[in-house]
Amino acid sequence: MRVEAAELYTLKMPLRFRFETSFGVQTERKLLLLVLKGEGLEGLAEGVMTPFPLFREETLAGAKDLLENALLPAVLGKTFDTPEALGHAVAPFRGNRMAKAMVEMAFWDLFARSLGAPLYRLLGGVRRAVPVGVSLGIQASVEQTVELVGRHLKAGYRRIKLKIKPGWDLEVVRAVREAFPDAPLTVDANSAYRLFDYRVFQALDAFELEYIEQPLHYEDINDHAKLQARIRTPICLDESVVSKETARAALEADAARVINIKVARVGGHAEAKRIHDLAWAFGVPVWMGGMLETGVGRAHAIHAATLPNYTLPGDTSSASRYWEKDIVNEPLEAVGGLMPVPEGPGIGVTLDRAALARYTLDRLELRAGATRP
Ligand code: OSB
Ligand code: MG
Repeated sequence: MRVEAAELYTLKMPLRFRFETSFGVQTERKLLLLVLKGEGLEGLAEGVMTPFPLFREETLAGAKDLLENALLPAVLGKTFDTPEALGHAVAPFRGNRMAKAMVEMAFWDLFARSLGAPLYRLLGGVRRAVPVGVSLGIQASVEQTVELVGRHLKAGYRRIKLKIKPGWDLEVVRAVREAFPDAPLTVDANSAYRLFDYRVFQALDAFELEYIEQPLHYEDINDHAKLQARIRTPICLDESVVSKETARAALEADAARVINIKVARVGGHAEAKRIHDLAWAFGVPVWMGGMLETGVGRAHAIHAATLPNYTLPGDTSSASRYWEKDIVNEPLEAVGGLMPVPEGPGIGVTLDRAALARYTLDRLELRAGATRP
């Protein structure tokens, strides 16, 4: 498959809810969307980097510059027999895995479409629908949180994740647990605590959470291991795991008894599968995370979550929760806590060009030959 041209869109889309986490508030998403072209086909991918580096270090402006001047020039005009071969072409550029993931994921989609196969089959997926939960942001009150949890349990979601931060933790979890004694519950701190806060997590042990996601600093595998030794509830790592290497460090140190994999955070499908396989070998279950994706990133994530060790419900909930109007034509809606895998070639979704135009801030076109070496 020859990569002939690329379109890089910058989009701004209003979210249907205010999403507050320990690192900030989101009311809209600004995102990069990549269309890779070859053999008359188009492959799609979405970036999860943010305007400011509040989750990990990558930024939208940095990724855009890299894509335009380094990553896309490294693949345009070249022929790759497999997505792994394309991965080698961008591998010399260090880090920046969210930016590299866009190129890799768009190529997987293009490649699968050229074979007329749904992506999950090429990845080795074993299910046609994936179990999903929801991630609920910090609310204005405990009462509102309890009400919101109730609504999402009623909608069939198979696990509720509550965002926590210092000062918004034990009280809200206690209230939700009292209202829903048997609900599968988790919390996500997005690195807001330090090891000296360990008593908060020992107290959380009483609420029978499925796991505690990313309690400590994103670079601190050591302290996560020390915290895990002091609590019963499994620790799940999200932003700490950016590669197979960081996953291995965490697994060997017993710093993660669960891993949240986000394909678009770790460099793409090939690396996500390596992490999935490694965790499996350690007996550690994984689940598919989310970053408030449009239908494009969501479809990629759903396909990847069909691999066998994705045994816990993921964050890829219904697209209609997030968007009044998505940028893909196909609805991605969970039924009874199960998200069907979009059938059809590639990721199984197609761009709604009118919706795309409505959200577009900026569009760049790159072709083979027309770019710098
Ligand atoms: O930590 O999992 C996270 C959203 C943006 C950035 C980080 C995270 C999240 C979520 C939302 O939890 C998951 C989703 O609904 O897509
Ligand atoms: Mg998280």
